[in-house]
Amino acid sequence: MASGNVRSQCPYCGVGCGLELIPPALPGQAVKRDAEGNPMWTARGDRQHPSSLGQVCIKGATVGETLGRGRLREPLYRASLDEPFQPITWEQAMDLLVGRIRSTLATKGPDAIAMYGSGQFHTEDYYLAQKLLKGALGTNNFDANSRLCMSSAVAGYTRSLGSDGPPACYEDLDHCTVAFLIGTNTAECHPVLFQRLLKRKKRHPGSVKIVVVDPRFTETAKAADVHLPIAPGTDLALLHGLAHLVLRENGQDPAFIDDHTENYKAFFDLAARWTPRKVARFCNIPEKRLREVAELFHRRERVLSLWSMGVNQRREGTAVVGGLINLHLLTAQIGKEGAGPFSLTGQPNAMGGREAGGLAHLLPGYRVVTNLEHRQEVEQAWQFPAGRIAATPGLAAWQQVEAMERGELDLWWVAATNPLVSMPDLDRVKAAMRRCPLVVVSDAYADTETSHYAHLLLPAAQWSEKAGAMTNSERRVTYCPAYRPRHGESRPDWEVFAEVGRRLGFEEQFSYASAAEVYAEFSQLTAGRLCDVSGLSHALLEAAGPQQWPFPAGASASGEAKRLYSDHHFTTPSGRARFCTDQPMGLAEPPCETYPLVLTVGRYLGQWHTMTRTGKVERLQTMHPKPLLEVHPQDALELQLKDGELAAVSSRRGHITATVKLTECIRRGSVFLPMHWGFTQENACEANTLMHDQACPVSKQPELKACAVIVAPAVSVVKPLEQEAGRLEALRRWFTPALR
Ligand SMILES: Nc1nc2c(c(=O)[nH]1)N[C@H]1C(S)=C(S)[C@@H](COP(=O)(O)OP(=O)(O)OC[C@H]3O[C@@H](n4cnc5c(=O)[nH]c(N)nc54)[C@H](O)[C@@H]3O)O[C@H]1N2
Ligand SMILES: Nc1nc2c(c(=O)[nH]1)N[C@H]1C(S)=C(S)[C@@H](COP(=O)(O)OP(=O)(O)OC[C@H]3O[C@@H](n4cnc5c(=O)[nH]c(N)nc54)[C@H](O)[C@@H]3O)O[C@H]1N2
Ligand code: SF4
Ligand SMILES: [Mo]
Repeated sequence: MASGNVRSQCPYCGVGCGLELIPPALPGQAVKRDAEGNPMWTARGDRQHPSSLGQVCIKGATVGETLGRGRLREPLYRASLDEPFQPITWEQAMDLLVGRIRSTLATKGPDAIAMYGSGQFHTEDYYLAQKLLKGALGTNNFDANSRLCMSSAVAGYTRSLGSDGPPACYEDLDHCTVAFLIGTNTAECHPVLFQRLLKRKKRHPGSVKIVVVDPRFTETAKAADVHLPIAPGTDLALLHGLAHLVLRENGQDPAFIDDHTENYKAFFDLAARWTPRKVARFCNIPEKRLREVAELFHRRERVLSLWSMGVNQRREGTAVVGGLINLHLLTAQIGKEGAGPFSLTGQPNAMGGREAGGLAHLLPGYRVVTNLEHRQEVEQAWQFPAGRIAATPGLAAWQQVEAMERGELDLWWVAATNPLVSMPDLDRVKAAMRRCPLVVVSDAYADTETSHYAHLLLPAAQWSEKAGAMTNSERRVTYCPAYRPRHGESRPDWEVFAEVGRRLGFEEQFSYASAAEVYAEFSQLTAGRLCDVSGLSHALLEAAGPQQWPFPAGASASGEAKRLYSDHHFTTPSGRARFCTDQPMGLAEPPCETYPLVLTVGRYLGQWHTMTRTGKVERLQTMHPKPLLEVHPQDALELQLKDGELAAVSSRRGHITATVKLTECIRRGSVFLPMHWGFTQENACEANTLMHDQACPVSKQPELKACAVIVAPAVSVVKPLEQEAGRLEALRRWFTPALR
C-alpha cells in the first residue's frame, strides 16, 4: 500500500476534482483514526489536477472520514427475506451465485437475469459487467442508475449531434460571456465549477452574465443576473420562445445553419408558433424577462449552457435537451471557446460508464446493441461466437422492476447503487423485490436500505481500495490508485465479475492479472470511436496525469481534445447537426384539485445521495441534521402549515411526514424535499415513495423532478414500515459484528 501522498479523483460528483490524499501517519505524529479506530487518510485539493486546480468542496475534503466506517466485511446470505443473514465464505457465495445463474439459464434463459449498476463503478467494473452480461450470459439486461441521471443527456446529444459526448470543457467557464444554467443547482451540486464562475465574475465584473432557470430560488439563482423561476416542467416552451425571439431579432447565424445543420425549416415553423406572450403565460414569467434572456442568445456572444437534473429527469427530458441544443445550433454556439451545450454529469464516473457501454442499449466505445456491425466488433474483441450479443436493448432500470413484478426475473444483481432510496414509487420496488427469488447486492457498506431486501450480500472494495479509471464531465480520465488496504473480505466489483465469468466456463475471456489489464482491453475497443481512449493506459495516466479524450493511440497531451466539433463536422450520417422539433407537453402528473402542489426532490450541498458515506461525517450531519419540506409562506397560510411543525405529504402512491420549513425561495404551488434520507436513517423521509414512474419515451429516464401532492398538518410521524415494531433493529443486528 502507498506510504507517501497519492493523487486521485474525488469519488463524489461528476466535476471530478483532483484529490491529494495524505497518509494517516506522518513522521513523528500519531496515527489519525476514524470513529471506528480505522487508520484515516485525509484529503485536500490536488493543485496539479487540470480540472479543479487545487479546489475541493466539503464532500471531497471529508471523504477520508467515510471510508472505513460501517463497512460490510464478509459475504452474508439468507434463503428468504424473513430470516436473519448468516456469514458465508466467498467460495460459498460464488458457488451459490454461479449455481443460480446456471439454473436460471437452463430453466428461463438469460433474460431472467439482470444487473443494476452505477456511475460510481470504476470504468473497469463497468466494462467487465458488460462483458459478463452482454457477452458471457447473452442478455442485454445491464442498466445503471445513470438511467435516473444522465440518460436524457445521452439521448439528446445522440439525436442532435449524432453521438453522446459533452462537447465543452471547464475552461469554457473562463471564456463564456453568458452562462445559461438551466435545471441545475450548480452552487450545491457542482460547487467547484460554480465557484470558478463566481470568482471570475467577481474579479472581472461585467465579463459574464449568469442566467438561472429554476422554479426554486436556489443558492445558484441567488448569484444570477437573471433568474427565471419558470413553472415546473415548462422548459421546452421557454427554449422555443427564446428561439422565436432570437430569430425575430436576427441573432441567428445563417452561414452555420446552412452549412452544418439540417431540419431547420421545420424548426423555424415550430419556433414561429411560440410567441413571447404565449411562452410567458405558459412558463408563468414576465415577458420582459424572457426578452432580456433572448437578447443574450446571439451569435456575437459566447454562450455556455450548463444543465443537470431539472432538465434530464423529465418525461420530455430528451426533448428539452434537444430544445437547448437547438439554441446553440441556431447561434453557432458550439465547438468554440467559451460556448456549447454542456451537461453536468452527476456521478464521478457516469461518463466512463457511457464509454464502457453501461446502459441496456449500449456497447463499449459508444456503440449500440441494435447495430450489427457494432455487435460483431465487440463479439470479435471478446472472443464470443457471432450472434452472442442480443440485437435488442435489455431492460432499463425501471423495466427491471416491472419484470420482477411480473415474476420474470429470477436473479437481480444490484451493485453500487441503493435503489430503495433512489428509485421512484418505492413501495412498488419493495413489493417487486419480494417477488424475486434471488436478490444479490454488492455494496461497500453494511446497512443500506437495499440490503434489507436482499438475499446475498457481497462486500465491495471501494474507491481507494481498488485501482481504476474514472472520466469526469469534461471528458477527462483520471487514474485512481488503490492506496488503502481492502476492508475485511471485500473485493473490487470487477474481480467478482471476472470470477463469475471464469466459473461459468469463460476462463480465457475473464483472466486478468490486474485492473490495468482490464483497462488495456477496454481502451483498445474504443479505437476510432468518438470516445477514443486507445492511447491511454493506467501507466500513462499515472505518469502523465489526467487526460481528456479523444486520446487515440500515439496521441500526446496536446490540449487538442479540449472541445468536440471544432470543425463543425458532426457524427450524424450527413455530418450535419439536427434541429429537433418536439412540442412541449409539460408535467406527466400535473397538479389537480386533489393534489394541488408540485413536489420536487433534489439535493443538499453536504449530503451525497443515500448518505451511506456522507451520513457518517459529523460535520456534514451538523450542516443538514434533518430533511425539511420547503413551502412558500402563502401556500402555508392556506394549508395551515407552520414552520418547524410536522406535515403529511401525500401523492397517488403513498404518504410520508416531514418537518415544514417556510421559505420564499420556492415558488407558490411547489414544495421541495431532499432525496437523501431512506428508511434506515433516524429522520427517515422516503420522498421517493411519492414519486411516479412515468418516463421519457426516448431516454426512459423517469420524471424524478415532479409529482402532484397534497400537504396537510400532521399530528404524528408516519414511520416507514421497516422502522415499525423494532423490525429494523432486528435486521440490523446481522450487519453489526459486535452484536452478533
Ligand atoms: N451535494 C451534492 N452534490 C451532488 C450530488 C449529491 O447527492 N449531493 N449528486 C450528484 C448527482 S448524481 C447529480 S445527478 C447532480 C444533480 O445536480 P442538480 O441537478 O443540480 O441537483 P438537483 O437538486 O437534483 O436538481 C437541480 C434543480 O432542478 C430544479 N428543477 C426542478 N424542476 C425543474 C424544472 O421543471 N425546470 C427546471 N429548469 N429546473 C427544475 C430544482 O429546483 C433543483 O434546484 O448532483 C451531483 N452532485
Ligand atoms: N426523486 C429523486 N430521485 C432521485 C434523484 C432525484 O434528483 N430526485 N436523483 C437520481 C440520481 S441523478 C441518481 S445518480 C440516483 C443516486 O442514487 P443511488 O445510486 O441509489 O445513491 P448512492 O447513495 O450514491 O448509492 C451508491 C451505493 O453504492 C455503494 N458503493 C460505493 N462505492 C462502491 C463500490 O465501489 N462498489 C460497490 N459495489 N458499491 C459501492 C454505496 O455505499 C451506496 O450504497 O438517485 C436518483 N433518484
Ligand atoms: S465538487 Fe464534486 S468532485 Fe469536486 S470535491 Fe466536491 S464533490 Fe468532489
Ligand atoms: Mo445523478
